Amino acid sequence: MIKNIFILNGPNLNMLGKREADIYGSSTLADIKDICEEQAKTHGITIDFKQSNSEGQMVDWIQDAKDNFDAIIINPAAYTHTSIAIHDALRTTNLPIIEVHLSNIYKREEFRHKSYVSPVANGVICGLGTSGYKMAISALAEQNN
Ligand code: CA2
Repeated sequence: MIKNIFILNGPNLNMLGKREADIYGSSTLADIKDICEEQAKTHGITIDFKQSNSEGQMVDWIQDAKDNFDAIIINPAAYTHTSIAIHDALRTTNLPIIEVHLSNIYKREEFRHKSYVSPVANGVICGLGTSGYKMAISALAEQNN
């Protein structure tokens, strides 16, 4: 039963809404948190929504998630394309994992086409903006039916 979801956001996502709105949209991270809280509420689910610019902090939180959450939604941001540490931490949680990206990483620079997270994710959503977070929550909630 999925009751409590950890939603983790990686580096620079705290800058959303301030720059690069043409790529990432105009919503701030606080807006996305509100959207996620509202969506989770409709499913009777609780969330913890966090962001860090530090790879080590993200690894620590993922390790802690194993005992405190039923699933993880992660937008690893640039660490998607570089971090074996986040890959390793995620795979040892044994939790359902959904990788989300606001932009379509396959439509962008070639270095964004490689994800170290996708091989350990149950599902990947990209290119759908903030809707991707809502869809990830709903997909996890549907596992309860
Ligand atoms: O599309 C996504 O959600 C990304 O994960 C966002 C990352 C990028 O490195 C990934 O390739 C795709 C970047 C997040 C940085 O966001 C900013 C927002 C405003 C201003 C500057 C950066």
